[in-house]
Amino acid sequence: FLKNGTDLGIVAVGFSGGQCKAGVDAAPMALIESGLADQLKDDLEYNIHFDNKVHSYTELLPSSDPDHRGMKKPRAVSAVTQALSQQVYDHAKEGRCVLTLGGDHSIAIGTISGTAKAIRERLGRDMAVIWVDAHADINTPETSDSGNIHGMPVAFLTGLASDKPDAPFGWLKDEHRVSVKKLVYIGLRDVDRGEKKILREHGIKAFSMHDIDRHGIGKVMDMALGWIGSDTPIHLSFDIDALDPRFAPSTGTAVRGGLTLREGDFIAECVHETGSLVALDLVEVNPSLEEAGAAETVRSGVSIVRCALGDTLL
Ligand code: 4U7
Ligand code: MN
Ligand code: MN
Ligand code: MN
Repeated sequence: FLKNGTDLGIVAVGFSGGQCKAGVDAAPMALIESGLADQLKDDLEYNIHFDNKVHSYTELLPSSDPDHRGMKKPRAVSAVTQALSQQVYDHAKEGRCVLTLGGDHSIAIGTISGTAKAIRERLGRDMAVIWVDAHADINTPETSDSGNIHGMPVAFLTGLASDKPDAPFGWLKDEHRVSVKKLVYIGLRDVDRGEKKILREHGIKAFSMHDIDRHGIGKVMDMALGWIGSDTPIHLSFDIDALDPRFAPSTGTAVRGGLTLREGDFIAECVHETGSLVALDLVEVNPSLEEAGAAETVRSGVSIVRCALGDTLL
């Protein structure tokens, strides 16, 4: 579906409302200022479709946003992800690969729903999702202790959680959803009790840091891509906190014992090699946390994106 010299849509999402720490909305600007878009155009020869703007959707944010089913800022997250879903859909329906720069991980409700719908319409196919993260982000509003929606996107996207039609996330329909059978996790090491139960009960494929230590990242990628099957469109959602804090200290929910940068790049390279990548999210970079490591975190993010979009060593 994708090769160098083809079309790439870029969406910059300056949104932090899926969690409580300010600053994650500044990541798209930091990534672009470090030259990411220019590198994709000049080094990797993409034909870039980018409005050169970081969207903050301020006109969509409600003045009052009380908790709903324990979720914090449900109407803000709903409005932003619904608008983002349309933006990503508009790129993907033109056959472009779509790169979204977050923002916190709640924005994946928008990106994945938009890609899933476009791929269904364009190719008549269900896509797969590879979710690279320290966390499973599959809490339902009812299992979540924090109420932060960046810990829930996978539940909404798979239909394990849903809202009534007139409630905030009622806009999500079957056409936006992905099957739990087409979801694969890599890098997990901080999964809540309720989430473990969900993963078990639905037989969701997950490769934890333990699996990576046991088999090595090469074997894990063979198994992950084998589960998805060849020739299946892939949406890669990469949370920078999958990387060990040595390589990505500036993130809101850092967890020790993570991927090396080289392992993260390898995951991205393997997904590129399938030729089936249709969309990529890079989320949870927060330059205002651990400020001494912010430049390093941004550099790691740029590296992951370059690898996923076809940068090769030789
Ligand atoms: B991220 C958490 F409780 N599970 O639900 C929660 F540990 O997008 C963390 O992966 C969620 O960074 C982390 O709040 C969300 C917590
Ligand atoms: Mn995470
Ligand atoms: Mn996440
Ligand atoms: Mn996080």
